[in-house]
Amino acid sequence: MTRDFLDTLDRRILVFDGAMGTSVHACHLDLSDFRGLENCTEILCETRPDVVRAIHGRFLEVGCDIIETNSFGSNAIVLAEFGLEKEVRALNRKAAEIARDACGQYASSDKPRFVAGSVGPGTRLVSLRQTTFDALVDNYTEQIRGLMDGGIDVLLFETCQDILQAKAGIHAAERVFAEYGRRVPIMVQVTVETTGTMLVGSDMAAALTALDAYPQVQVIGLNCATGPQEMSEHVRFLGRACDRYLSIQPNAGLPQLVEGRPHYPLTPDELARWLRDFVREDGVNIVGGCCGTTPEHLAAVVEAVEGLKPRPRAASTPASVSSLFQSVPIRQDNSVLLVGERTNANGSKKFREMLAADDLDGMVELAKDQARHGSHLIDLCVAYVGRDERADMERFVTRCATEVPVPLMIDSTEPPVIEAALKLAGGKCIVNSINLEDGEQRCGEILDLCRTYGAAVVALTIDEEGMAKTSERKVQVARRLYEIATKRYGLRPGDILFDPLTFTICTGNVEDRALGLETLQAIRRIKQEMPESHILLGVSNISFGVKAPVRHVLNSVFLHYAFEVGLDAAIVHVAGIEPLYKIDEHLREVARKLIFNERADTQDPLIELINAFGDETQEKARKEAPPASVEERLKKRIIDGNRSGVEADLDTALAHHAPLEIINTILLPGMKVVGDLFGSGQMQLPFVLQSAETMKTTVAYLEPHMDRASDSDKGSIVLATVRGDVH
Ligand code: THG
Repeated sequence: MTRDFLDTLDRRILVFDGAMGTSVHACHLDLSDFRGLENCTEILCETRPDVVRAIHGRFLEVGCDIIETNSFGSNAIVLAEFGLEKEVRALNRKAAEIARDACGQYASSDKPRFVAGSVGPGTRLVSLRQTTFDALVDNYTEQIRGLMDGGIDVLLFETCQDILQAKAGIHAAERVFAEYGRRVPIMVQVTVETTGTMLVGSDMAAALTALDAYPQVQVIGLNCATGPQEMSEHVRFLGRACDRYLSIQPNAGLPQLVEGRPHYPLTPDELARWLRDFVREDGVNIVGGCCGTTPEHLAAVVEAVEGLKPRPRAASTPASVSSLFQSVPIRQDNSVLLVGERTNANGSKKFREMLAADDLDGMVELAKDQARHGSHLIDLCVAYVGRDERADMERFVTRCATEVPVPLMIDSTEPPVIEAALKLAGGKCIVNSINLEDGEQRCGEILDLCRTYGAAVVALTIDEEGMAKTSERKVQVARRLYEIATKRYGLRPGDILFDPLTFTICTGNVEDRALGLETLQAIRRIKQEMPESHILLGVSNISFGVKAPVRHVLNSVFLHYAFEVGLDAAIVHVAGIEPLYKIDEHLREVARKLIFNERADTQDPLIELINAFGDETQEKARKEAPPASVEERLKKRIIDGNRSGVEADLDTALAHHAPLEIINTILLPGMKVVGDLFGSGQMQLPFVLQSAETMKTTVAYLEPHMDRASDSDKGSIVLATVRGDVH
């Protein structure tokens, strides 16, 4: 059956069924049919299998090829709200059996019918830390076991609101497939809200980049939240950028409230027209309906796509990495991918001191600061003797994953530390790094993690004999790493970033003089031999041992020449890198001679470069100065979500303003800006939450300074919300 599903997809367009939820509503069931458990649609598999079976039948009757099991919320987290957490496996098995049975009645040799095991997101967002990755994996594992027991043809993760949640689902699926010794194709459908992003803020490209790292996900698509019109831009994007089968299941338009009930405005013909266009123009392979779509809708869809052939798509995804929010191509146009180096306990005194003082706010601020200064990625290294690296990494990544807009590079050599980080980061990270110093096993362990959690990897040219210093050895080790990573661990060439190592050329030792040149030659050769892979360097290493102003010049010039021979990515202090045109021409030439080891005129370029910077040469203040007035500073803190050290600013402000005035005229206008940015889609939810946290911190600080007016004469305010909503 499994192969059948993919084979059929190659030949024709498949149609999914419509809404289960709204169909159940239409049956006007009694609360006793739900065993008294209001809104627990899943229990119907137990109490009213006839009703579920009949709904499947109606969709099969109008010609749908695939029906979804009635198991959207059948996982322990959701079912626990009804006291049904012990029945997860049984309910899912039952759901699959009912669907299987219904398909059996309608399937024929020229029109097979398929069962898709429906797995919904549940009610907790792992990226917002409402649950953990491991808990979610366990949660889905039991559900998938039940679905596999009942016999499904394909596993469908639908209405995904959080990419990390989808990753946990894939993880659980792999676990069950291994247990059962058989697998079914995996589909992942994400939900893009009217804001244009997923609920946790991922745009379509970010979602695709993270999912693209999983070759076992054969079908990628969209469902729910909106109608086809609002989806069309994302469908077009997927049609161009996604090389998997595409599946699109919109609602019957944006729901409107009519007489207190949701009403879905799209007619069957309108839905059918949109979906046919998606098939014809964007190369979509599977269409169907979500909320509000009835058998009449699906009848029209079946008719509209009848006879259409799958359109071959020339789509390709450039090798990319992503944060929870955005996707970043590894190969930048006319630039190197800049990786911020300062969040490294070995590379920054400031960061090391903050780590030692458990100043997490400060550490996160440093990461955000690098992103603001143009880092495309942030390198995170918290290895510090005497501390628990794993616990530190968990704390730091927990915050960075939602507060830093750019993707993360996980800089550690310890597999447990790397794994802990990858369970927290919603996007596609780069793991820094593997090498062959301790042989192939340790390296393999990390490559395994990269495959499992969908990450790219930095591969250092170090083997059992040590660090490769000549270009010849660097290329040799790179070749070996390439073979291991691609052939044995299934990584794609584009997800490997070779690091041919940068050593300082500033020691004065004769034997070190050619080290920069060897690295440049290695870049050229590795690029030539393995053009699909990428090259990265920790550029600042080139200038270890000399003063900061000298380092800035040498680092900048070295970066320039490395880029010229094919460097794709560089770990750097972005604020310390100058474009070449800004560097004095003479200094540039001296730095060039130092790098290319040209010493014909007996002058040592190293000495010359050092002497060019007398003691009086001061470094220019490059930092963006914070606003001078404390009022503007506080407002900016609210907008940036920066609460590190906010107390000092509040103390200053309290000297001039009453606490309530600070809140009303300084802080709230900041929140208003945040609200406007959010409303217009320019700011994502987790950043809004950061601003809210900062607001909370400031108000908590101001509260003791406020006069407690008697409030007994004020009325009560009642706030209400609905169960299961996500705030
Ligand atoms: N390749 C890969 N990863 C790497 C490196 C590499 N990670 C670590 C390092 N090398 C790259 N990161 C840094 C970080 C800081 C500095 C150099 C490289 C640095 N710091 C100053 C110093 O030590 O003097 C700043 C000190 C401070 O601010 O306190 O130079 O090559 N894959």
